[in-house]
Amino acid sequence: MILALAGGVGASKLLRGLAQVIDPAELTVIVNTGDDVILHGLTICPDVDTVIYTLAGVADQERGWGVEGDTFNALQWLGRYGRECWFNLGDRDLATHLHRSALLNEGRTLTEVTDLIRRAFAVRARILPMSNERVSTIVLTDDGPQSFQSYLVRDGARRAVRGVIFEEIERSRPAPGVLEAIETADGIILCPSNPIISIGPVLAVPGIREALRATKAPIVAISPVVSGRSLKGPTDKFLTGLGHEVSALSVARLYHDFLDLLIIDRLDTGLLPVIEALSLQAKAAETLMDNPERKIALAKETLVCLASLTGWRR
Ligand code: FO1
Repeated sequence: MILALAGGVGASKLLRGLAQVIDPAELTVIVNTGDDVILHGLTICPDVDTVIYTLAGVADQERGWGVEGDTFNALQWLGRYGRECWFNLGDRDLATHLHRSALLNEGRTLTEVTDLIRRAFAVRARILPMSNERVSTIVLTDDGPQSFQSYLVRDGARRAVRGVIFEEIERSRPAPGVLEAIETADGIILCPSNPIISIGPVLAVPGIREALRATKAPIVAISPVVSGRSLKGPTDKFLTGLGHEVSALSVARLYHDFLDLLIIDRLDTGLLPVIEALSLQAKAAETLMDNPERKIALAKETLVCLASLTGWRR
């Protein structure tokens, strides 16, 4: 079983490739839920949905989130009632949030609901939210604390990041199946997601980081930072804001206590020796996934790295 830790858009590209080179039934994905937001009374789990829609082949490829070909009629009508419409919820996407919220209101857990949704899309990979407890990523700026989606979508990630808080994380527990998946995986992949606000919340759920340190499974990460810039979204703003340089080396430092190998982009080949000085292996590869062939190629490369480490860890 291959286990992936994932945020949303960046992770999904790799997952799409992985699901084409291994049997998706042998893939488990633990997904960040720190980005979750309640809007119009509905529980919205952007990263979980992005992973499911991508693996189902219904994701909007250009935006990376939402459903391909979706319309926004309901949102327009919500605007007519004076509701906030900065978070673009498509009509089909809204059905997912209505369904999820109804099931949660009936007392189902987020793990159960996520499983029902992925089955409805015939997604064979197992999708696990990091926790059933609500955790909220809060961004600290000079104007005060803001929820992650307000910072990113409503305000366009304009302000400098002064800090990040995962609200209620200390009271959260890994969702059922999460620790077992880490313990029993044959290989673990940290997708090229933002290490602070996408993978960070997953690692901060009490017990998850410790399980990664303890597992016998080899662990490979792919850097989302290439040539001092983030491939997608405001990773650079978050790294800078928390005092890290915007470099694959920072990604290595953030994971080095449990990581075995970091895949960095070919353009960063010069960083290989400094990363290896952290007592972990590093490999340069083509990490840009701008077409289906490149997604498959990086997925294969990641699996080759995992295979090279098998039996090596402790
Ligand atoms: N991202 C945006 O930049 N603008 C949006 O209006 C937006 C809406 C949206 C709706 C549903 C969904 O599942 C995701 C959505 N996203 C949107 C993406 C999301 O804000 C972030 O990319 C993730 O939370 C970061 O991983």
